[in-house]
Amino acid sequence: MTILYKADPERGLIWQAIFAEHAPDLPFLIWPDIGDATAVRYLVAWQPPDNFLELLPNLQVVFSVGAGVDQFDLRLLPSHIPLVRMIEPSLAEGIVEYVVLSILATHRNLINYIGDQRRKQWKSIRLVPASRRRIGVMGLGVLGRSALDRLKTFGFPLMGWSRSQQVIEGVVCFSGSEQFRDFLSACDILVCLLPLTSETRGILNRHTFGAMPRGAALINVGRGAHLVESDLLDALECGQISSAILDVLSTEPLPENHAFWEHPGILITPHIAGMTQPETAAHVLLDNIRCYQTGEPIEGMVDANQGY
Ligand code: NDP
Ligand code: OXD
Repeated sequence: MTILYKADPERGLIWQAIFAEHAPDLPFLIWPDIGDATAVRYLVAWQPPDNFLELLPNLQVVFSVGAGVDQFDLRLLPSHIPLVRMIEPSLAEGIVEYVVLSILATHRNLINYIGDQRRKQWKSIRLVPASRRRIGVMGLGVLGRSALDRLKTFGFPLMGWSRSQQVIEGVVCFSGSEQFRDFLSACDILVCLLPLTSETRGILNRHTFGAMPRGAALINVGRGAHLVESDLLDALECGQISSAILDVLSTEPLPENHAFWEHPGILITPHIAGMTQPETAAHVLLDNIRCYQTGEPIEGMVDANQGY
C-alpha cells in the first residue's frame, strides 16, 4: 500500500516526514522513485505522470495536490478510481490573503500609483468609499466563500455567482447563465475563483467585460484559460476595464515577449495566490485515505461529469 507523490520535491520531503511519523504503514514515495509500481494505491500529484493508469495498475485513488483538477483528463479516469481535490486550511488562507490584497490594491488605485511613481508624478485620485465599491466573486466554493467571508469586514457590497443557487449571509448571490449579466452589471471589481471546466473556459471575455460597469476591474485567481487575453487587452485599451491583477496565465511562465509584462494596467504574479502547505495538507490526505480504507466519505471528491 504505497503512496506516490509527484509535485514539488522540496515540499515532498515534508509530506514524507509527516507520513513516516503518523502513518508508518503507508510508505510515501517521491517521484521519480516509484518503488514497486504494483504496490502504489494512491497517487498524489500536481501534474500526473504520463500513462499513469498503465504505470500503476493497482491504483485506487488519485489526489490532486491542489484545489484545481484541470490538469487531469477526466475522460481518461475510469469510474472506479475517484479523483479528489485538495481542501486544506492553509491553501484557503493564502487565497483569502491574495484576494483581500488585490481588492484593496485595486480599490485604492495602487496600480496607478505604481505607474505615477515610476514617472515621478505626485497626483491624487479621489477616494471611493468601500460602501460604494461593489465586489463580485465568480465561484462560491471553498475558496470563493472564504474570501467573501473575510471581505465582509471592509464594508464593500458583496456579490457572488455560482452554478447552483447559494445562500450566503451578507452576499447577494446569483446563479447560472440566466443571472450572469445581472451579476456582472453589479460588479465594480470582479474576482474569478472558478474551476476550469468546459463551461468556464474563456468565460472572462469581451461579452463579460461589456456587461460590467465601465471602468470595472478584474482579478483572476482561477486559471489562465478562463481569460481571453486579447479581449482583456481590447477592454483595457478602450477603458471598459480599468485594471487587471492576474495570478494565473494561459501559458505559465508567461512568455518573455507577452504584452502583459509591460502593460501599465496589468499586475502579474506567478501563480502564487494559494499554495498547498504540507504541514496541514498531509493530515487532510491521511484522513481521506483512512476514510477511503474504512468506506467513509472522502472530502473533496470530484464529480467527473461536472469537471470540478
Ligand atoms: P470549489 O469546487 O469548492 O468551488 C467551485 C465553485 O465554482 C462552486 O461555487 C461552483 O458552483 C462554481 N462553478 C463551477 N462551474 C460553474 C459554472 N459553470 N458557472 C458558475 N459557477 C460555477 O472550488 P475551490 O473554491 O476549491 O477552487 C476554485 C478554483 O480556484 C480551483 O479550481 C482553481 O482553479 C483555483 N485555485 C487557484 C489557486 C491559485 O493559486 N491561483 C489556488 C487554488 C485554487 P456550485 O456552488 O453551484 O457548485
Ligand atoms: C491549486 C493551485 O489549484 O495552486 O491549488 O492553483
